[in-house]
Amino acid sequence: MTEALPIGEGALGAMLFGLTATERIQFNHDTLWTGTEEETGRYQAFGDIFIQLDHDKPTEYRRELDIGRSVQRVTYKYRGVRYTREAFASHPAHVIVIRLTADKPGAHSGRIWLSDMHDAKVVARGSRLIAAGQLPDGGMKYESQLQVLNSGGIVHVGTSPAGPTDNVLAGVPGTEKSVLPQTYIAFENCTSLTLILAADTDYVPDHNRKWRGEDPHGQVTQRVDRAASRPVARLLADHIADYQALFRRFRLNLGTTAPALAALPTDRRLIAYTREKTRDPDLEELFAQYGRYLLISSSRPGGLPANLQGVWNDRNDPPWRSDYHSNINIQMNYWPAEPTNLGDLHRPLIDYFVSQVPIARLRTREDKDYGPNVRGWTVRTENGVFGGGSFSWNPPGSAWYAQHVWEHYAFSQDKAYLRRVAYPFIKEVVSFWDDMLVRRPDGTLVSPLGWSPEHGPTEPGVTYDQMIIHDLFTNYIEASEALGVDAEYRARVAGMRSRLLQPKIGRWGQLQEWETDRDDPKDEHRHVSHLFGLHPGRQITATNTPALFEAAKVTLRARGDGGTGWSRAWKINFWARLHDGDHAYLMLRNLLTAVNNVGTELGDGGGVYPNLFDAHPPFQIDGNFGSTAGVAEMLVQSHEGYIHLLPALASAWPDGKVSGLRARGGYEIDMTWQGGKLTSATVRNVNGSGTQVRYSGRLIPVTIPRGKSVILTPATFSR
Ligand code: FUC
Repeated sequence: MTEALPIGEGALGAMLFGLTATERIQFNHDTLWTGTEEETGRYQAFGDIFIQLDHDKPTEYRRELDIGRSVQRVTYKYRGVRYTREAFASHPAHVIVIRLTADKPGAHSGRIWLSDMHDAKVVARGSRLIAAGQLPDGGMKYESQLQVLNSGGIVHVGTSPAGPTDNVLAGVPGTEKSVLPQTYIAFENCTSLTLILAADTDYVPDHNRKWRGEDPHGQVTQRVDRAASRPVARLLADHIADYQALFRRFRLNLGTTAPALAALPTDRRLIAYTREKTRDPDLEELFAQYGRYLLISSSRPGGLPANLQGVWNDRNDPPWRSDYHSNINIQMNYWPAEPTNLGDLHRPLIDYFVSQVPIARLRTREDKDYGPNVRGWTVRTENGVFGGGSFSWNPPGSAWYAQHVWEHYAFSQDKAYLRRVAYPFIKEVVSFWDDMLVRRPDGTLVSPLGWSPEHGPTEPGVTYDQMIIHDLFTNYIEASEALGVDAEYRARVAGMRSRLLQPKIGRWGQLQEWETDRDDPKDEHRHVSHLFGLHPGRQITATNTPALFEAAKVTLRARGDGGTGWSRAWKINFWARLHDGDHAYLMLRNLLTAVNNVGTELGDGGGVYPNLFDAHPPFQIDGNFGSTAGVAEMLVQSHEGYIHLLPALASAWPDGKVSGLRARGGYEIDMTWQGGKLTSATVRNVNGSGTQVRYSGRLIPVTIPRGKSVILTPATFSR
C-alpha cells in the first residue's frame, strides 16, 4: 500500500508491485462488499495475480507510472535480455491488461496464478483461469477471469496437488499468509505474453432489487473474450484516448524544478523535499495531478464512488472498513472533481447518495432520536453500499451530501439535472431540518443533538450542525430560485435560515466549536469541523463576515499545522479561503512529507508514502483528493458569486500557468502569472449567464456569449 503503484478504470483497480522474481498484481472491484441493509459491511479485497519469472537481481531496473497516459511500466535487464512490462486499466474495455515483452525471442518462462481473496476454487479453461464464488457474509456473487495469451513458445495448464512447493512468494510483500491455488498456467519460451483480467459482482445499486442483479459470469466472460480478440495496440490506444479526454482538461505549471533534482526517482525527491526543503514545483504539480489521476481511476459514471482507499484496498478487514465516512472523508474525496474539470466524475457520488436514500429514510424513522413522523433522512458516520450505516449518527450528514448535489449544478448549470435530481434531493433534506430544528423561546433555531466530529459533548447548537444547515438552506434557496419554483416554501426556509443560532467568537478570539465558550487554545484535534462555513461552505467570507473570518484564523492557528493526512489537506483549503497563499502552501508541504510508517494506529503523523498515497496513517485517499482541491482553491475561487483570480497564490510559485479550471456559474479559466502577478486570464463561458471577475481587490462584470471567451489582463482591472 505504500510502494506499489495504482491503476484503475473506475470500478476495477489494481496495485502493481513491479517485482521481477514473482510479480504481484493485487486487484479490486468497487462493488465487492460484505454486509446487508441491516448491517454495514466491509469493502473487500478481490484477488491477486502472481507471475513467477525468477528474474533475480536484474540490472538497469526502472519502474514508472505515467499519469499522462495512465500506463505503468517496468523495464530491466536480466542475463543480457531487456525485459519490458506494461500495464493499464481500460475503462472502454473494463479490463486490466498486462503485457510482457523482451528484446530477444523466447525469453519468457514461468508460471501465472490467479488467486482469490475469499478462497474461491480456481479452475482453468484453456489458457484462462477462473475464480467464482459467493461471499459468506451478505451473499454477494463475484467472479474474476484471467486470460493468458502468448506469442512464441507454449502455454499450458499445470496443477500441483499440494500447492507449489518452491518459494514462489518469498520476497513478495503482504503474502505471508497467502496460499497459492493448485491450478496455474505455465509458459515456456514465450516471446511475449498478454494477460487480460476482468472481475465483477452481482451488486446493483437498487434496494428494490435487493441490491442484486445478474450473476457476473456472463459479463466477465464477455469482457475478457472481447479484449482478447483485439490487438493490444488497439486496446492501449483506446485506453489512452479515453483517459486523456479527462486528464487533459486541466493543466498546471507551477514552475520548473532544477534538472538534477528532477532526474531523481520520485521517492528520493520526496525525501529531499521533506528533509532538505528543496524547491520542487514539478513534484507539487505531480501531486496535484495525481489526485485527478486517482479520481479518474476510481470514479466513473455508473460505478460506486471512491471509498476511503479508492479501489486500492488489500484487506478483507481494512481500516475503518474502507467505507464511506460521512463526517469529512467521502466529501473530501470529491472536492477536486468540479474545480479541476472532472464534474462528470462527481456523478458516482451523487448516484450513490440517491441509491441509499430509501433505506436511509427507514433507518432514520426507526430511530428514537428522530421518530416515525420525521420527514427526510440522514446518515450515520460509517456507511456501506446497502443503505445502512454504523457508528454514531451524523445528523447533518445528509445536508453535507446535499452540498455536493448542489455544487454539481453550481458548476455545470445543468438545469435538467437540477430539476430531476438535485432539487428534490435538497428539498427532502431541508424538510428533515424543518422537522428537527428546535425553536428556543427567543425564536433561535438549534439542531437538538449535535456532535462536533469526533470531539466534545453531544449537545444542542453545535457549530458544525448549525453551519451545515445554513449551507443547506442557502443551497435550497438558490436552487428554488434557479428553477423558479416553491416561492412560499423558499420564504419559509429563508426565515428559518435567519433564525439559526449564529457562529460565535469566544474568549480568546476563536470561532467557537460549541455554543458554550469551552474551546481549549492548546487543542490540536484533527477535525476542524466548526470551520465548515469557511470551507467547503460559504457562510464565512472576508466581505460578508469579517469578524468571523478573523476568528477562523485564530482557530486555525491554534489547531496547528500538523494532523492526519486529510486534516492537513483540509487546512490547505482553509488557508486558501483565508486568502493566505503562503500558509496554504506550508500546509501542502506539510502534507507532502515523506512517511514510511506502515502501522495502522490512529495517529496524527500524516504525510505521504513513497507512492504518493496519502498517509492518515495508514493509507487513506481523502488527503490526496483534498490536496488537489486545495491547489485549485489557491488559484481560483468562485464561492462568493464571482470568479476570484489568484486569491491565494503562494510566493513559492511566482511564475506559472493553469488551464481548464472550472468556476461556479458555468465558466472555465486559463491563466498565466509572472512575478506573483496575473499576466492574462481567459474566461470561457461554457454554460453560464453572466458573471463578475475579481482580481486583486477589483471586481468587474463580464458578459460573454455562451461558448465564447474573453481575455482579461491586469489593465482590465485597473480601468
Ligand atoms: C474520521 C476521522 C478519522 C479517520 C476516519 C476514517 O472519523 O476522525 O481520523 O479519518 O474518519
